[in-house]
Amino acid sequence: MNHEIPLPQLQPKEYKSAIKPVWCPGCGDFGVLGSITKALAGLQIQPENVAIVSGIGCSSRMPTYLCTYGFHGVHGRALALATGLKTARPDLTVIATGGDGDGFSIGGNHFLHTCRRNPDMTYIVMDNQVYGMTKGQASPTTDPTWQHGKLTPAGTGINPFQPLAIALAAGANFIARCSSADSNGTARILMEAIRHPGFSMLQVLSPCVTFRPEQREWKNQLIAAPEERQRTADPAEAARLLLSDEGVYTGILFKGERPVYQPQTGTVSARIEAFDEEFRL
Ligand SMILES: Cc1ncc(C[n+]2csc(CCOP(=O)(O)OP(=O)(O)O)c2C)c(N)n1
Ligand code: SF4
Repeated sequence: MNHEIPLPQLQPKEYKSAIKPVWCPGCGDFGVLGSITKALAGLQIQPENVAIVSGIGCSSRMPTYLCTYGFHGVHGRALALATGLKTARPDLTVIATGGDGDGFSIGGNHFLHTCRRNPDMTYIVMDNQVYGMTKGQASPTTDPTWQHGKLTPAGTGINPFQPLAIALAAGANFIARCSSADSNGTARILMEAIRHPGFSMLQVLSPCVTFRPEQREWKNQLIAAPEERQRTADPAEAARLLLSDEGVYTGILFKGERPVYQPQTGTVSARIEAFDEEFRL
């Protein structure tokens, strides 16, 4: 006979910390916070088995607002930290979060090589096509004609970075585009991303209402990809969806089958004195 007492079901709000977000009212990142708590509750993962790792930026404040383990790290280095953590603790659910500046500008190199390496973790980029925290500079995903103040008075004139097409080419194993305005839809996709082995990449279009107020219109401009074309394991079909000029598709745009990166770390033991000796100048 089984005498185990069932644990009470965790509710989304139980994944939130006591710290209130300092985001501007209406910032898309609120919706993403809601999606993360709903997805974790949907999967009933205990908070102590989750680690949220971020860089620097408004969106990178995410670990602070959750009561899971968290690491609010260094600008552009979330994926390096998260990969190290997942390698050392494969039992944890590791989620990296951040912005388009953090992930594709200063962190661009780590982004490419994390896709290529394919560790079993999820990366949520809150893409608002701007550096929000530092007051509105152009980012790698900014439209070339967007004009802002003294820094880019005539726009950047540079073609925007295509994060998902690049993730596909570099080897990410799960690729999706979502909208922060659809908190439940994003939560459902996030649950699938967490469950899928390998590196899962979610680009969540998340408006910066302060520096890009026109992004409030995104919710009327995005198109759900046809259900029968979603979840393809064929990279060529996924590339057609990602590079389509029919509109900006949301949904799960690729679900691959590459083997997961999990090196055998073995047991390493070292004494601090030995390091001290090695690095003494
Ligand atoms: C090494 C380093 N360079 C630059 C900065 C300044 N900085 C802080 S956040 C940020 C960009 C934030 O933009 P993004 O990652 O898109 O996040 P958002 O604030 O839009 O959510 C920059 C350049 C920094 N903190 N550290
Ligand atoms: S500046 Fe933009 S990205 Fe940052 S909290 Fe405000 S609305 Fe959000």
